[in-house]
Formats: sequence, structure tokens, C-alpha cells
Amino acid sequence: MSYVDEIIEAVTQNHPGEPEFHQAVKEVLNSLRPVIDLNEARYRREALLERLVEPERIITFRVPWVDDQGQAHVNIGYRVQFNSAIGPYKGGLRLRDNVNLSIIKFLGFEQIFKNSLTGLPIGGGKGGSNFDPKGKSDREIMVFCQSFMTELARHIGADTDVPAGDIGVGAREIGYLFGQYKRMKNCFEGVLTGKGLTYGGSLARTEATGYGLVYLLDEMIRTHGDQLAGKTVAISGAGNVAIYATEKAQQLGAKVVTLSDSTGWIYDPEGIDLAAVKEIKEVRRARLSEYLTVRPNAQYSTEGRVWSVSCDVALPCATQNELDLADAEALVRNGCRYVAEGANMPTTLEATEYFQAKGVLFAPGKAANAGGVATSALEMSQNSQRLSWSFEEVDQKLKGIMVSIYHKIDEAAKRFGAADNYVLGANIAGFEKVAEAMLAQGVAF
Ligand code: NDP
Ligand code: 2IT
Repeated sequence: MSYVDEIIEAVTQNHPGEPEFHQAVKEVLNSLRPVIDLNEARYRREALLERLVEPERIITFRVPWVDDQGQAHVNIGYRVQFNSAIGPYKGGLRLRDNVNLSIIKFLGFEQIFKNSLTGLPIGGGKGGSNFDPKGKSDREIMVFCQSFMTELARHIGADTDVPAGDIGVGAREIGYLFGQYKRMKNCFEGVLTGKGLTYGGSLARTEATGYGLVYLLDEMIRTHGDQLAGKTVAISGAGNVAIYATEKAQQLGAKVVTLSDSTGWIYDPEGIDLAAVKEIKEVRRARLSEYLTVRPNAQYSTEGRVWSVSCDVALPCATQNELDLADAEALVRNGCRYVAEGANMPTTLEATEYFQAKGVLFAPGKAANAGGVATSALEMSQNSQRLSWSFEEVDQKLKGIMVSIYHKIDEAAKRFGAADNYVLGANIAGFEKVAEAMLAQGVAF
């Protein structure tokens, strides 16, 4: 059996009941085959893949908190410190009712390669809890975040592990987490990113993932002799990534016609009114169905998914496995030619393979959504310097990083005779730096 197949089998056997983690490992290891084949003897001797798929550390803990009625609750907290070969663990915290160890491990695993692709010195980690912020009062959110940080604080630090936001964690939650960390440690340091601008946050971090996604998409389209301006774009999600992907796509002359949340989706053939969406989702934290009160000619549906509309570009920006084979078939049938993942692993393996077989240019999340964590690393740099850079400076650096990521994954794909296969290109380019660093540091890593 090949080394890759052995490891895939071992992961499946050693960690039953972790389907998302298995999926991420399969996707990465399958596309690493050409590079593993070239170095198989050395990698086997050093147990490189065994080490790569096993987190350095998994921390799980109880998060007790009391709601506004005086009722106590317990949630499960996680931090997976996956790989520190190239820098301190870095990756977001997710708060959502469906969070479990499999989801946090898949996200932490993906983060290793994504962070490597940014070219910045950050290792891979992820955390979160099965706490759902939806419907909770501000006070309940604060109490939960304080309890969560009370345990997490002993495991993180500006040079050890630097969490940030993800689904369900935005500026409000980062603020409460930071306040508790500072109080406990008596230390004002850059231990979290995505902070508010009055206490060490970076300009353009809020926009970074969505903007970065569109910068990479734009570069991919332009290098294929086409342009983003005038294209029709379907986007899923209505959170941080979806909103700022919409904003940048609109600025570059594209027309975004869909958005979604977990209860339904909107189709506005005249183009999404982003100010209305920001008011609904960012200010009032309400349901997307309210969009119809502002734009009565738009459509709202709780059936099916955004991928049934006609579009040139699809940007899944909500959650994992939200675009399956049937969705991919519908997209291709309706003329879609470019897909870039704003979310982490939103496209199933079958759908990804279908896109590639049909010649759709497909940019995987670990490259396409790396602008968020890259700008988090820029926030860490600013914190270390005790300076803050202008919006334009951070945005320019972000754009440079995304263009460079595109060319890295394009080059790696071509080097292995698989031009335009950006799944292979991203996995190989991300892996090479981490593998070299792990080998250089000996088997302690
Ligand atoms: P937000 O919490 O801001 O928004 C998430 C959006 O996706 C919401 O509209 C939410 O709907 C919807 N959603 C979440 N879970 C589900 C689900 N199970 N089914 C259907 N819809 C769902 O999160 P982000 O925008 O930050 O994150 C979106 C994706 O992007 C995630 O995959 C995340 O890992 C990834 N990502 C985020 C980065 C960041 O910097 N924030 C960086 C890189 C990747 P509702 O409003 O109903 O909850
Ligand atoms: O998935 C991701 O890259 C994020 N949620 C952002 C992580 C970060 O540390 O900014």
C-alpha cells in the first residue's frame, strides 16, 4: 500500500466518527501524492505524514456559564494546536451549535497549509465551542466569553497561540475574550486578532477575508484572459466573509445576485443592496428574509440553495459542505466558470472533482480565503511594533499577498504537470514549507 493510503487508513481507524477531519485529510493527502512519491523513503523514515495528521495538542474543557434567568449551562470548549513548525499556532474560534472535535480538527488541519501559503510565520490551530450565540443577549455572550477565556488563557499567548474570529465570533466576542485575558494575565499583548481599532486591532482586518477572496479570484480570471467586471456572481452566506466579498466584487464591477443565511436565501437580479444587508446582519443581527422589506422585487426562499441561479462565478462563503455534486452540476449547467471558496471546505470532494472535470477554474479555500489570517498576521506585526498602519497600507499588503498566493499555487500545479489544478497546487505549495521546517527541526515536531 502507498504511504498516503496507509496514512489515510490509519487516520480513519484511529479517529472514528470524525468525518469532516477524514475528508480534509483525504483531500490534502491525495493531492500530495506526487511530492510524497518523490521523497517517500525520507518521509517514511521521519514519520512525516504520521506527525502531520496528528495535532501537537488537543485541549478540551468545560465552559460553564449562567444565563439571564439565572439558569446554569455547560458547553464544550476546544482548542486544537495542530502544527507549530513555522510559527505560533494561529487560527480562529468558532461558536456554533454544531461544533465538535471533528470540525475543529478539520479546520485546524486546513489552517496549517493556508497559513503556510500566506508566506508569513504562523502555525496552524483552531478552536471554538458548541455554544450558539444566536438569540443570546449581549450579557450572556459576555459571560460565556469570559468563562471560555478563563480556561483558554493558560494555553495561549502572543508567541504561543493567537486565536481570532470565525463563524459566530466577530468584534464583539473578540472584545470580551480580550478583556478577560488581559484581566487574568495582567498583560496587554497581541494574544488575539480581529481586535477593535481602539485596543490594538488592524484596519482592514474586518474586510480582509472577503476582499482577499476577490483579489485572488480577480488574478485567476485575469491570467486566463478574462475579467471580473460585468460578471454575475452567486455568493452564499451573509456574514463577515460574504459581506466583504460582495463589497469588493461590486467595487470591481461585478454584479452579486445572491446571499444566504441558515434560514434561507435571497435572489436580487438587479444586484444586492449591500447597505441593506449590512444593516440587517451587522447592526440588527436579524434574518435575511427582512431584505424583502427594503427590496420588494427581490426573491426570498427557504427551499434549495443559491447555486440554482444562473451565474459566471460562485463564491461559497457560509460553511463546510454547502455545495455538493448536484449543486455543482446545476452551476455548470447554468454557465458558471469560476469558483473560489470563501468558506473552509464548502465544496464536497465529488463537487470539486466535477468542477475540475468540466474545466471550471476552482480556487480552494486554503488559498482563496487566506486573506483573513494573513491580515491577522499583519495585526500581530503591528502589535509587536506598537504601531498601526493605514487602511491603504494594510489593503495593499493584503492584495500583494493574495496575488502572490495565486502565483504560488499556479506554479506548483504547473511544476507537477497539473496546470490549473489549484487544489493540487495549494496543497503542495502549502505543504512544502511546513515539511521542510518539520524535517529541519527533528522528530520532536
Ligand atoms: P459569520 O458567522 O460572520 O457568518 C456565517 C454565515 O454563514 C452566516 O450568514 C450564517 O447564517 C451562515 N452559516 C453558518 N453556518 C451555517 C450552516 N451550518 N448552514 C447554513 N448557513 C450557515 O462567519 P464568517 O463569515 O466569518 O465565516 C464564514 C466561513 O468563512 C466559514 O467557513 C469560516 O470558517 C470561513 N472563514 C472565515 C474567515 C474570517 O476571517 N472570518 C477567514 C477564512 C475563512 P446565520 O446568519 O443564519 O447564522
Ligand atoms: O479560517 C480562517 O482562516 C479564520 N477564521 C481566520 C483565522 C485568523 O487567525 O485570522
